[in-house]
Amino acid sequence: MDLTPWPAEFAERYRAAGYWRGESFSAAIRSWADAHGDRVAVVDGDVRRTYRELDARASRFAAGFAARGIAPGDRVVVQLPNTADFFDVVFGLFRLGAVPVFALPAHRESELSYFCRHAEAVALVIPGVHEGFDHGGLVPAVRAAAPSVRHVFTAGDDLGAEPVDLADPGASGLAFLQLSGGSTGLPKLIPRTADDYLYSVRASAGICGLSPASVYLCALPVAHNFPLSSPGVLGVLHAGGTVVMCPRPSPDVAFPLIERERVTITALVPPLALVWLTAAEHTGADLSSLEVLQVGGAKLTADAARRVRPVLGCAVQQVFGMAEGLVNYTRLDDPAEVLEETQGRPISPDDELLVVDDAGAPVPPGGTGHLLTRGPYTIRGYYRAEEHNATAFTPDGFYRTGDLVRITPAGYVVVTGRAKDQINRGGEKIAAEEVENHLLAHPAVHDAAVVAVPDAYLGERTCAFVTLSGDGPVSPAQLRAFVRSRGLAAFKVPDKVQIVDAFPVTGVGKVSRTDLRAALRAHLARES
Ligand code: OOB
Repeated sequence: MDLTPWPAEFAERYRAAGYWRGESFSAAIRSWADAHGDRVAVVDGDVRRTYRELDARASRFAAGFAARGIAPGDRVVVQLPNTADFFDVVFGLFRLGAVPVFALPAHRESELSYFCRHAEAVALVIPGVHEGFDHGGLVPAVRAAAPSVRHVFTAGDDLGAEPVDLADPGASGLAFLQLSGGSTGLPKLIPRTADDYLYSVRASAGICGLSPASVYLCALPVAHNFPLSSPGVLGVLHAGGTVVMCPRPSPDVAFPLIERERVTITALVPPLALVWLTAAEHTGADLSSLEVLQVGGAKLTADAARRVRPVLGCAVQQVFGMAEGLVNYTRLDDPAEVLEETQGRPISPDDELLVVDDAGAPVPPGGTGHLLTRGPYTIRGYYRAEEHNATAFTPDGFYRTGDLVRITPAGYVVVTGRAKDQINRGGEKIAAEEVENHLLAHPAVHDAAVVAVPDAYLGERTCAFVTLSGDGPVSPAQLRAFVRSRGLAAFKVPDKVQIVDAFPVTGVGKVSRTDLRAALRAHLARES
């Protein structure tokens, strides 16, 4: 199923509460232009685009896509870095009612082929050469794997055409597909609607105090849910502020932009926040315009949170969110211990959070357990994943986040761990099974299990345990090179490969993959 709808009683409640307004993305973009016309909406190097220009370009790109045979409802995989092109393409698709599928610049042939195939995409938009990598080189393999792809466009192509009349795409259907970090073989696609997503955007902008004076530095990859909508670039456009596209999040690129554009708010993952904290102690750049540093995607230590104000001179805001929906924020006026030691509380009074034990029974208040959630902007099912949905969601529609949490008496979430087979490598999510499958494709590999290892900088990195089939000698370095050669995002290549005679699992019978990974993590903990 493309979109698992919310049951009618929930949809009615969310509409009655004013969360779902029936506004399409196309209409929202037009209303931003009506409200903020000649203000600067997006800055990308020397390019400065006003709200009116963004809106006009969306119409031109929509017409250009339509002229090339792209129709409302068609899926288009979009892999674009942090440039103004992103808005032309994505807003153009929104205006047309076509459905962007948000890939990340780090993705390679393996992921792009899968997205195109699974979504039966008719087109792919790539960046050309980006960070020294020629994305055009991936195209023949992706096309071979996904015959539905009829067009490949490159960033900067002039796709515009004279605007044409287009029907409003509506707000309750599939608007775009986000990527899930995934814990099984391949990332899942997350179907979002304009109704649910724009609610989270508006509410987030309010929580973060955005206004026309806000200047947001987009330093994380723009297509990720955090910089896109929490409140991210869309929240800033809703509020009439200015988005500054940052091509790379390193201090040497970001700090001069903060100084030049008088940036007030930005969002980072914890390892980057640590890099910024170190660099800020020595920088000559003037960072005094910064008011808020949001940190999320992985857990920020209380120590790092405490350093933000003294070193960067701005407030810290913790953000615990997921592309499936639920986003939690510490509030700007929260006391220090809440800002430092919790991951915030939900956006909406209608976000329902349950903390349950392994058997699914609620734990006593304040107890630690599995976080389940449903609400006005949390999906009820992944895209075309019926079988997986049966376990990823409870029968009454709660999404099983895979996160272990406790909730404070004031309703703030503290993330204590994770039950899903995923590695959170500094905010970049890696499904253990996906990497294992690549290792298993090597003839010398008998079995493989990928687990997280604690890392002072990244929080976690990956270690692959491998047993050999006897089919020729192979070294850890060769196995890493083999995985890399399979054309997947570099962050998924195991940081370490350890060849073992046997997995340290005792007892009889067949053990589940999850138990095997747990045994390996325990083995690692004993060794260290
Ligand atoms: C964000 O979204 P995703 O979809 O890349 O990853 C979601 C997962 C969560 O289930 C959790 O395991 C982890 O990332 N996570 C955190 C965290 N924020 C996300 N774990 C601990 N502390 C945090 N602050 O990562 C995302 C989406 C929207 C806003 C912010 C982050």
